[in-house]
Amino acid sequence: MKQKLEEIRARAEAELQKIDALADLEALRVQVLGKKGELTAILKSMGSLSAEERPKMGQLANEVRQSIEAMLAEKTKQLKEEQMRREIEATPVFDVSAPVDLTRGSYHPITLVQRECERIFKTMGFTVEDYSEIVTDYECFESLNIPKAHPARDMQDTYYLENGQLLKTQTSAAQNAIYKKYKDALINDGVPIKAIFPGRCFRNEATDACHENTFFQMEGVMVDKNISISNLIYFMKTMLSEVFQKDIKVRLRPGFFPFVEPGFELDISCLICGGEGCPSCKHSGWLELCPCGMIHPAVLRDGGIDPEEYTGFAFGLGLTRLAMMKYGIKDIRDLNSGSLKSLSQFADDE
Ligand code: FA5
Repeated sequence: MKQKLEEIRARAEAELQKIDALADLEALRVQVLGKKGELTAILKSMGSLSAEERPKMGQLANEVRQSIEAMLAEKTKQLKEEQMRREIEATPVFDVSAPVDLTRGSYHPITLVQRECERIFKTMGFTVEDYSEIVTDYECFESLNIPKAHPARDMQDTYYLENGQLLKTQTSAAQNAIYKKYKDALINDGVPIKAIFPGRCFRNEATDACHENTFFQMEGVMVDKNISISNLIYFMKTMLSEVFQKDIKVRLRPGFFPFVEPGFELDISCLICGGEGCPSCKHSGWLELCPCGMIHPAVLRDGGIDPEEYTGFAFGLGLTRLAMMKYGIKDIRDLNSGSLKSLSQFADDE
């Protein structure tokens, strides 16, 4: 038995010399020390030894096991170091002294579309407003006729801060503040409220070719005496034909939003597939682009405006989707990818 034990140790040592892959090392460990390994088999046969022999052989077997384990540990360390060295050598060196590529940066397609929309609406007498990305529950929901526990909140799950504020899910969150800002000029001086407010929105939802968790909308509102759905349709059509510089097929269908009554969904025929159906339009041929409607009396009242005297329209244009349609971008996720290769294609637009 003594001789067998010495043979196992010697063979293991010889095998170890030849191994140069971590996987082979593990195979050797199993072969010698594993449940069905050579050394384990010997330990199991100890019972047949005399009472005098057993402790001596037991001690030797333990020594052999420990020395093989030590050799395996040493070899593992050595192989891991070699592997790391190979990886470091294969990594390209970053040369801080190399000349810099001074290729001009470019505007993001969403910035380009946003500026284009701002230009169009400014020519029609709208002001452009900026608004915070972090808002209160009141701004994002309650002032929009969406009380706590209203089912409409389910469609717009978002990210909440510990102080109870949230990342805005819709640019509509600025409506209340805009009404309050301009109501005195409207009531006292008869100046209509005409404002657009582009902004980044956030929703906790699964992403696909036409949905992102971070995207841009552009809200627009107009409030005055005798504002009707005709005014709304006129501004929507003018904006779309200016942005695309051609006639775009649109459809208006009923849509529910607690802050407008009546409410509509304005869809455009998908420009990626020409209306045939593709992943960008969820295979429907149409793309939801701009929900809109007549501002709900409760929302006007909350903004300090008498709904008996004034009416208005509001719309929430999907700016990110507009950029996709304008530039033929098939997957919305490309817009947040930070890939200069895709984004720099639009550099010449401005
Ligand atoms: C709204 O957000 C309403 N605030 C719009 C509104 C404003 C209605 C004023 C009436 C009056 P909706 O959840 O449908 O509605 O989003 C509006 C548009 O934003 C959509 O048509 C779409 O173009 C865009 N949008 C919504 N969710 C996403 C998303 N996850 N990724 C990209 N675009 C989105």
